[in-house]
Amino acid sequence: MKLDFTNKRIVVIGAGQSGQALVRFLVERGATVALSDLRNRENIVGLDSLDELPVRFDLGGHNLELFEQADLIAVSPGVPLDCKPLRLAASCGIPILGEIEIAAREIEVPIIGVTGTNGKSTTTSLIGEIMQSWGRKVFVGGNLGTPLVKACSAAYDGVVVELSSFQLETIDQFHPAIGLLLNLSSDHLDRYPDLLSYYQAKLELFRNMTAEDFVVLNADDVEVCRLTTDLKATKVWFSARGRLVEGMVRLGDKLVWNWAGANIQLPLSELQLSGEHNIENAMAAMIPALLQGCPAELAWSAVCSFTGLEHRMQLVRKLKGVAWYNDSKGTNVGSVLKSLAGLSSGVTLIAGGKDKGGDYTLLRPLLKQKVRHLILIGEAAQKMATELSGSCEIRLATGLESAVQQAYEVTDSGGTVLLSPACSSFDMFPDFQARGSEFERLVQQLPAGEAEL
Ligand code: UMA
Ligand code: ADP
Repeated sequence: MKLDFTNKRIVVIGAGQSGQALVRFLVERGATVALSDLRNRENIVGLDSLDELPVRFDLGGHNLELFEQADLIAVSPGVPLDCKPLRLAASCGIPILGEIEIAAREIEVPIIGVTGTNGKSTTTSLIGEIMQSWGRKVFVGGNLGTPLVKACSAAYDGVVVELSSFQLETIDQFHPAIGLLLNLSSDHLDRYPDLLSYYQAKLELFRNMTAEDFVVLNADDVEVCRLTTDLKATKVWFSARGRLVEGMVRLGDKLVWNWAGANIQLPLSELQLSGEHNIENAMAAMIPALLQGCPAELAWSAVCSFTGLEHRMQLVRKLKGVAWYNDSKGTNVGSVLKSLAGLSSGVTLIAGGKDKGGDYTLLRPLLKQKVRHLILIGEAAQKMATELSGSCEIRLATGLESAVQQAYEVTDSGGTVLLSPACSSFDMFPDFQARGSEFERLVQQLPAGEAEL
């Protein structure tokens, strides 16, 4: 049901991208809005753009009185529900809704929601590419970068939204027509007390889905199978390990779609994205399109034209026989495993950053097999060095610049340097994009010496 914001006193907490977009949206709908953030104005990018709006700013800390007197609190995903102002508001019975819930109440077209620990952005983008090539005007955003609330300011035929566990924590009636759960592995244990709480936040995606809806699930993921036994929506499975009779399955060099009498084959040789994990992403992305009646050839051609997003296994440069890859979005152990799996041996891995409570020991077998030098940076460096000791040669660096320099010195021709941190960037950079861009800049500055290979 659409919410009425007229003359409602609303506190938006978090003045990042989501908070700023929420302010604009709520002011346009007649609310009396205050924007609250722990940070000072000079540390918040883009705030000046709100100056022409009737907004009260509560910066450099949260004024608790504001929260007590509000009719509604609108939450940015990065703000934990157990912070003091939100606990206070909850104890006063004030409704607390996230940006996704607020936006979705105004969206009347079918929503495709994509969640999982890894591959969300790639899969969301692939679905967007398919829909666009099918002639649909589609909003593509969410955790990917553009807050969902921006989908309310234009007319779309459909919405594809990447959903993080943080965003799903604060939904209420949010109801996608198609929901995708790509995989589940450890992440964000700096926000959740344990792994199950993190998984449960992801499973919120399915909360309001009914038998008329579809859920797209990864049959190869033990946790996904274990935690989705009692969903109401129709399950459509995908498997990269050839384990299904119905759904989307990989059989050797092709994908096979068996559903409702259709039997469609798609040649994997045409896919430009590399790595086994991207085959999974391509499979998952095809399913919503096929369920909606998009011609398979057209959808597959859109998937195959896609060359990937920035900061995900992006080749930055080939220098003296060494390939340098930026995988700054490799922010948890599971994603680093996938990125390493796609490389041959002789890798110099640059990792570390802000620790999210991941179990780094899971990296040990692949480090032994593929990595010659591990260079660690950031707050997590010492912890990682201890957990990974003995699996390969380990060095500590004072920062990204020094790590790049050391990698340049130790990596032999024919090898690979990979930035795939297994941690978030927030100890040293504003976000993973800034970390990846800085890496690229540093790599581009390295001296080529003789002719670049
Ligand atoms: N803040 C407070 N009080 C608190 C905690 C935080 O005021 O108690 C403030 C911070 O000082 C900061 C603001 O909240 O100014 C940041 O809010 P935010 O973290 O929600 O940032 P946004 O810019 O709104 O970005 C969010 C997502 N960020 C997070 O979930 C951390 C972006 O995902 C998303 O692209 C954007 O909304 C649009 O939907 C980024 C992310 O790192 C990519 N996501 C995590 C991930 O992918 O692992 C989940
Ligand atoms: P997310 O949005 O979930 O963080 P991305 O599509 O941005 O996912 O990919 C981030 C990183 O996660 C990639 O660089 C890659 O290392 C890894 N990855 C991508 N897809 C998958 C997948 N399906 N399974 C596991 N890891 C993946």
